[in-house]
Amino acid sequence: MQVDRDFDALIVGGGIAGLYLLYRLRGIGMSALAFEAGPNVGGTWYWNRYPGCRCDVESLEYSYSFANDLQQEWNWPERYGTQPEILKYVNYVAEKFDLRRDIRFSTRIKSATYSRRKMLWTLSTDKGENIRASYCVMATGNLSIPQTPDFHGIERFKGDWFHTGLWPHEGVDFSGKRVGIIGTGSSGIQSIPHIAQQADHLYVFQRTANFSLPARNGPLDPQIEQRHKSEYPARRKAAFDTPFGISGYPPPDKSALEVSEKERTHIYEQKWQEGGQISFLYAFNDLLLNKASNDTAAEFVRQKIRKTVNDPTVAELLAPKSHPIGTKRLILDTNYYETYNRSNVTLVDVSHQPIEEISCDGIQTGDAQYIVDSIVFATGFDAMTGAILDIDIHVEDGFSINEAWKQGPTTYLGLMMAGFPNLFTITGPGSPGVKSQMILSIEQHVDFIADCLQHLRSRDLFQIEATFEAEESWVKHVKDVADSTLYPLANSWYMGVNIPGKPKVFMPYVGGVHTYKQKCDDVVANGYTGFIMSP
Ligand code: N01
Repeated sequence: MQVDRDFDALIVGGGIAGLYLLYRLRGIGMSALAFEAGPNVGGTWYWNRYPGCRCDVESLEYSYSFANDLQQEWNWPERYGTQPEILKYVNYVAEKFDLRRDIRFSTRIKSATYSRRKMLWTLSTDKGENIRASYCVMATGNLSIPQTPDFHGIERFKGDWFHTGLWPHEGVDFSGKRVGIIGTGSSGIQSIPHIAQQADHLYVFQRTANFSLPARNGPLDPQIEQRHKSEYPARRKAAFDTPFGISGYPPPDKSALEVSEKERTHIYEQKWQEGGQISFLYAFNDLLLNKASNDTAAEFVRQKIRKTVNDPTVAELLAPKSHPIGTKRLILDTNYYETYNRSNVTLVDVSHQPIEEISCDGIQTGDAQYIVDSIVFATGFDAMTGAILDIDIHVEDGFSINEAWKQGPTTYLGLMMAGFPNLFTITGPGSPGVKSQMILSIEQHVDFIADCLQHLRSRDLFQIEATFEAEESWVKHVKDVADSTLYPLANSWYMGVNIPGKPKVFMPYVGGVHTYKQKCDDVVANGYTGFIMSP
């Protein structure tokens, strides 16, 4: 047994995952300390404050389920939570459960080293401290390392520039300014309508058109909220039996190709009017499996774009053709396509004439120069692996995570990595996390970890690690499942292709939350198969 540890467990991250883990570990009598790079709780909801930022999962689903009083007493004003509202909620949770006292804020972990002899992780902070514990959990989030392309000349730019994932807390006033925004993923598509309303002129630099559906956001009907809350226990349970971890959408039983064109269009139209991505992807049972089926949904959305955007050339540029619908994050927007009908908005297609450099007063593409006062980078994140690889994680006399993941991330169940004892990840690569209602997946992972630590303690065991065989077979399974879908056809951040030099590997598990949870439950029921536990 170790004697020189400071805590039972150390947690990296004070977002939604880190907070719940802290709560659970306290509940089982373990001492834990969390480290958070930001000065307050919230993780992704702390940093992403760009105009129009809101969640694309409905508020009543996107919330913690672990405390019934919490889910009953919190009121969500809108169908989809805004960033300030969600951050307020996370702060409320931290307050209610008195979690802040065990979080070291404004502290970044630089390295994590495991000694097999001592069975201890030592975490080193950017303040020069070393703290030791038996267990270490990476609650670092999947979208926490913003990616700004290495454009030549950015240091010469005389105006202001911002990344959507690191937005100034005091806000930005674009009134009277010429603004260039680079990127048309979720962050770009949510912020463009807001910036367009304020700016003198907005240039949108689009490399790849993306599919976006109307969110149909609005105030939450108190009766709907009340009914949903009264059904919470059943709904939360039902969510685990679905692929995306979201309740309330009966699974479709027909292929898009089984019905007439008239019926198909009618169904898509209903879904379009209803709003929401799960609803739309649930129009038929094979939209993410069969390209011909998917083409019907993609063409329906392209037609909507053509009807919405007045200028046919602009409409055609906005109509996505590079990937099947739903294989990149299916975006929800409010007035995105309508924004291109404004006279102060210009779409700049950089698919063939890429951005070459940033000059002192603007953005230079292959064929033109755009003079701007401000630039917004909505260029995404080093997703899923970025925050983990940012820390020098290694085992003494063993290897580092950088070496282990050279060819792409390898995990067992997205929870542990072979060769790294007592180190856990929450919603990491190989788990359904980013392809699900994140908070539900976070709670499932945290519960797995807390139960596992309790199991170890009750048997006087201290060390757990995934076997290489279990990891290898899980990695193969994750790949086989992805290859049976249309997901690998898109150049998405799920594949790591947005980061130069990153291995091209499809990282999330897309077998569905229901299948995944059953597999985790079976692993536990069979005595933690695929893990080695030792005294
Ligand atoms: O980032 P992205 P994001 N020149 O990677 C473009 C979650 N999220 O921050 O596609 C020109 O999706 C790039 O172009 P291309 C959600 O899971 C959720 O928008 O690579 N363009 C792309 O258009 C989401 O998926 C919410 O050709 C360049 C864009 O930048 C994830 O976060 C809200 C470029 C990046 O899009 C990431 O979304 C926001 C270059 N050199 C985010 N480099 C909600 O809950 C990159 N791009 C609603």
